Amino acid sequence: MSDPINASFRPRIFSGIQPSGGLTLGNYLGALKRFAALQGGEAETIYCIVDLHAITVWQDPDALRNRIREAAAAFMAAGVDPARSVLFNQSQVSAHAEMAWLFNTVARVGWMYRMTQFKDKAGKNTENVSLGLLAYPALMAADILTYQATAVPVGEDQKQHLELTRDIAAKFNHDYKVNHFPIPEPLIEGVATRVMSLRDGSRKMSKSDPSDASRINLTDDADTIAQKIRKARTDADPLPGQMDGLKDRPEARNLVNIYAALADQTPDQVLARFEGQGFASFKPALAEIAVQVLSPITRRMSEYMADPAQIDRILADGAERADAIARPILERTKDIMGLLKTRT
Ligand code: AQP
Repeated sequence: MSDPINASFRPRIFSGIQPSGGLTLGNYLGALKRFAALQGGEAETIYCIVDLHAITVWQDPDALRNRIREAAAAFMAAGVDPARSVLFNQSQVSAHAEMAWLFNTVARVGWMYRMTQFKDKAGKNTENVSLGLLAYPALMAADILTYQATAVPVGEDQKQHLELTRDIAAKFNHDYKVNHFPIPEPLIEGVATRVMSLRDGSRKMSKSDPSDASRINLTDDADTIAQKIRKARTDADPLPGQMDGLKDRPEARNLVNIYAALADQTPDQVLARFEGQGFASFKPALAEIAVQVLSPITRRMSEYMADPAQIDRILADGAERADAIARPILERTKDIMGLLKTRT
């Protein structure tokens, strides 16, 4: 049933990825692959490299510059087409930071302290992490709502932040008695919404994990991919015929899910093929399909990276198009709050 608030908004998809490290297979299957697939539908697609999020933890400036371009190359290599989507870099559209400040006055401090990502990243160090790390979800709400986006494709780990975005939109609409922001829907779909570490089936595959062996990077060559899969933690049991049989085997479940996502099959289809076999035969098959899918992406990424000036031009064009959508929504938000409009 369509929500009466959302019925008045134009369908618009927004999502982003932090250039806080090289992008991983988790980012590809949980985000990039789906970003590309959502193009050309009813909704306009807006995709962003969220560099302002990345700097909530320390980033070496030269490395960051390179990673922003590399992330842009990864988006395009994975099929995000700057002619069909708006592709840009967050810090080049100042409306994000301005809207984030407005939302800092709407969101409550308690909401921020409850975020699991904040608790995980801050650990016992809550007094010494950056204020930006705590306020991160208000900036994420700004990213989404500055475009009045109605749907947000993300991996499972971002569900809680998206709920907070919905809370901010609802509180703003309620406090100012307006119907200004849609309540965005999370799009968390498929078998790869939470790809796990290759070294520990209870942890998410993450670009900032200190162990490089825990993840497959989109820049890894075929030998490295095969080696990481060969060394991935598993168990000695053969594979069952159905996913129910993997309930207590997180590492095995993860590898089967990865295979399924890469092959565009269901996990049960994968198990139907490998039932009774051990990892000595499953791992080489997984490595083969991983290389088959990822190698063309890695190759295209390096082609894009050979011309950084062209990447910069694409991002500048995307920023201009993003700004044209965001600016009037920001101005209207300021007006609703009683702030005077920016002189033009
Ligand atoms: N392991 C994963 N499985 C499925 N989806 C994933 N995503 C991230 N890791 C996985 C999805 O990718 C999108 C971009 O994520 P992000 O870069 O904004 O940050 P993150 O979720 O915090 O990812 P990382 O890799 O763990 O980054 P760091 O290490 O910097 O914190 C999101 O849609 C996310 O769900």
